Amino acid sequence: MNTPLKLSLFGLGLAAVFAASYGAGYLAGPSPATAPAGHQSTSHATHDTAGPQNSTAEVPGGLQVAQDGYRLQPLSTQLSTAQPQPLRFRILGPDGAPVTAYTPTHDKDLHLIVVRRDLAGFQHVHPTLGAGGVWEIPLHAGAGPGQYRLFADFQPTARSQGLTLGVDLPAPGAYQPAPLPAAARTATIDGYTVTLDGDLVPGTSSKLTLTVTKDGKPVTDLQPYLAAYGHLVALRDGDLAYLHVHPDGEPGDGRTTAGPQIVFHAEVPSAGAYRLFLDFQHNGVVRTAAFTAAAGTAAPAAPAPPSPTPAPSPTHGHGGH
Ligand SMILES: [Cu+2]
Repeated sequence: MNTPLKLSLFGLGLAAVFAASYGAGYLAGPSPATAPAGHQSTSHATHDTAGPQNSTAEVPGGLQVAQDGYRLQPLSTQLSTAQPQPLRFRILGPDGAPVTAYTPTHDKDLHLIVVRRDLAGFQHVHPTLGAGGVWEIPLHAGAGPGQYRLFADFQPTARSQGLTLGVDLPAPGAYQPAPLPAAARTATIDGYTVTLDGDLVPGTSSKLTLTVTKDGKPVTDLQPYLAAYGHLVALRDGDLAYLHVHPDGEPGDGRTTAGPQIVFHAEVPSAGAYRLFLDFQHNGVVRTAAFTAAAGTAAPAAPAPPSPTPAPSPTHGHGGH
């Protein structure tokens, strides 16, 4: 499955929705902010588009709790930082009823990504679908207290494309935000070293090669995990826009090796910093290697540190003092 293509198709559908929304608002009054009530959930995105001419603008996944008639409805109000507690939610369809029929993508009807809003504590898990369209999984807020983002990545049978909806849930307690780790080409996890080659170029399918080694030796017996040798989730620093990228080639296709390299083609929507999470399986254990990567030439990987107030500049000042 070609994920950039999937994203593009997804974007086209969205663009049509936004174009319709914008057009309605445009006709209703001089301000694009006066979108009709039925389109309020998309009005923020509408503001970010350049106008009626920019009808092909794509909105990344995961930024909305409702889209194309579907809604992610949490049935839990918070996450636990102590013992895992059942997390429950539903996907409501355009008719308002819970969705119970899904088309599996990569072996699962629904992929749930959980991460604290500072991009710490990433989890990629697979809840169980129960009666009444209720999804459930025991979950623990692994990074400690704070606000968490949940992404449900799924495809209802009634749709020809997947959808990623997002919602926030708090893990109560004293939040100690972690700074975004600096951009790096290597990540280590449980004795494995994963090296990232390639650069993210905004708006273009960018080839990323991830190489897995253990104790200095290439790992050549990666195990298929959810029908692939690796799964890559990219989250944009700042708003947690979501991309789920699958590798080039599949286990058993006669050309894809079981490591040490896993090749992805990722298309990020803008310059900026992204946190990349690679799930891979070896010796029966799924592990996640995380990287910070900067997309675009001028994008810093981390926010600028606090600096003293600059001296008033005749060039940049607005003369307001
Ligand atoms: Cu998954």
